[in-house]
Amino acid sequence: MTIRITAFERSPDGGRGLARDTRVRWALEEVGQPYEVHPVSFAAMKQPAHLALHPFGQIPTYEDGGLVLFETGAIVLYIADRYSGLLPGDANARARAISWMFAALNTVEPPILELTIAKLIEGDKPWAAERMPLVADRIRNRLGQLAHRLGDAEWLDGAFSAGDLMMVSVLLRLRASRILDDYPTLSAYVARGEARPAYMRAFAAQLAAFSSAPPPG
Ligand SMILES: N[C@@H](CCC(=O)N[C@@H](CS)C(=O)NCC(=O)O)C(=O)O
Repeated sequence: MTIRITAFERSPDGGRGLARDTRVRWALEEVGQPYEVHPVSFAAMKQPAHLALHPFGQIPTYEDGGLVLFETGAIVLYIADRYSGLLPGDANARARAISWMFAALNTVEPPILELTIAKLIEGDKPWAAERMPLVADRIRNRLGQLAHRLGDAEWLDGAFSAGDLMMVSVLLRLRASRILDDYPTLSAYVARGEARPAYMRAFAAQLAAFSSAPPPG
């Protein structure tokens, strides 16, 4: 059976890489596994059929034979563990790459998500303008620490790994804010991720799905 993932039927960014199925597509492209995409509407995501795959009614999900997974961290880790190309063979290096996956999701992504919430959901609240600098400071703090650790290296820990895939995916969400521009080594790191042929294939496939779809309305 071909691997099947779910993705937005109508993506808020029009398929420009911000929806989280991008990371799963990217991981599958890196390890050379074909997959099919099942688009789901916002309404269908909250219906029993989809909730049976994803308890929180979100995308992406991952199905392979009898296995159903949700949460991009778990999905990418499963792919990286099952197929070669995303985790080093050495046990310690493998554990460090997994640490970077968790760091991306648990330490770097939360303040970035806060910024999205502050702008898109709480932007009209009377306290929004006061809160925004605090949110941006928390992101800057993490970016400074990350840039310090990356230094002039190409990737976070030796060769490109699932840790880099997840970190680049998370940092990409900052693009519209332009905060990354103040961290040239991190901007270059993200650009290196985006230049990987597997990322480009994943991005193009996601975008193509929306170019052929009628515009949201
Ligand atoms: N922690 C989850 C987050 C999943 C998530 O937030 N998915 C978004 C799309 S990128 C979604 O489905 N949003 C619609 C909703 O929550 O109703 C993961 O990494 O898989």
